[in-house]
Amino acid sequence: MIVVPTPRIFPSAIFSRFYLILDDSWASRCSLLVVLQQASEAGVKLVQYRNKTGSMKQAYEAGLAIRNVAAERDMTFIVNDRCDLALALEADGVHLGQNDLPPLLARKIVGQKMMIGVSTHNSEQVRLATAEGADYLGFGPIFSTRTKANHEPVVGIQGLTDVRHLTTLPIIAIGGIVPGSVPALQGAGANGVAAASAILNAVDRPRVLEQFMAYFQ
Ligand code: 3NM
Repeated sequence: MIVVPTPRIFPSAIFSRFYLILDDSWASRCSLLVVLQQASEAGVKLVQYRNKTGSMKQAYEAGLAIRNVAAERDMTFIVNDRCDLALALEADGVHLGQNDLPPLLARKIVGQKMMIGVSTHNSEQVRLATAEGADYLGFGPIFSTRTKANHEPVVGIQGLTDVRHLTTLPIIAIGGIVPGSVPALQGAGANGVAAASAILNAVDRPRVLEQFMAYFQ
């Protein structure tokens, strides 16, 4: 039986933020824990652990170390894709892609307390994720990105403008975002912006973090 979700209220302030994606595929090149500490020092309060390739055991072990630092530093901690891993890590939220469980079913697993985010790439997905009880949406890829394999077509800032009126949920813009993109994204109605490579690849990471954070004071 499909149960229509009751509206859930999370302060949109949680998602009106810079959202750091810690992608495990970078772990051989840089310490994700060091990046997390640098991010915390810059004031980042929202972080996602993304592991597309590891075994559950590896993802749990790496995720736990990140989870613990996030908890110590009072950061909201979200797990990508996997409800079971999110529960095991006592995450604050789970972020679902279009090939993961839909939010109505994920809610049965993670319960009412955990936040659910959904990656969306077009207006139909924005409408559906909103109707199915997501707490926030990712929307993208805004620009071309090498972080997400086989990504959907780039939507551009105009794509964000076109979907903004379809939902009252917070929208996190994602995909190829650098600090200089933030004003235009905020102008198009993004609540927050997410970035992986702009931070993980940065030569001067504290400086790039500071540049992002300057837009979220
Ligand atoms: N999801 P970067 S784009 C994880 O469009 C992810 O849903 C996307 O990494 C989407 O900041 C993307 O390095 C990659 O481009 C984000």
